Amino acid sequence: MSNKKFSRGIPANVPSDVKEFDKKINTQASTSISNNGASVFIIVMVLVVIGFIGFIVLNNSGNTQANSTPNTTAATTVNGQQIISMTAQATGYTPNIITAKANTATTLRVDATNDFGCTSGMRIPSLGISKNLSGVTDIALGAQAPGTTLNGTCSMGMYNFQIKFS
Ligand SMILES: [Cu+2]
Repeated sequence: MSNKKFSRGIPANVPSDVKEFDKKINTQASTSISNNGASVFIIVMVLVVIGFIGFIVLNNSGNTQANSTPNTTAATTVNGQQIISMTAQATGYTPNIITAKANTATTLRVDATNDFGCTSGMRIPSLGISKNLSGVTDIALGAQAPGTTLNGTCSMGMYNFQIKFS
């Protein structure tokens, strides 16, 4: 008796067609709830996939930077002119740590012949240098004081190089 009374609030003496209608409504409601459940599941899966792809992309860019291992070279001097020869490729600058003589007119000679990456946009902020490289480009660095370190980057700041003068 009390069971029937509280079951969806429909008294036991309601005509059967009303009960049928109520049953139908309830069936539709539960169907639409399970559809919502499926939509939520799909949305969650899409977010998981996007997150996973994002993680791989970020992880890869981190690895790329870690893989451009320090490659140290000394600048060469020809007829009192100091030349730093560097190669720019999609994977970074080689060498990326350069020791050079202070108080000597210096040219940074960058070969970007095979560079199809963002390293073709080179910046040395402390000298106000911003170059779009193609082929071989000479960049005048002037004569730097002892203890000066010039920090260079690609246009996006992903790849770096340092020129240390002493
Ligand atoms: Cu970059």
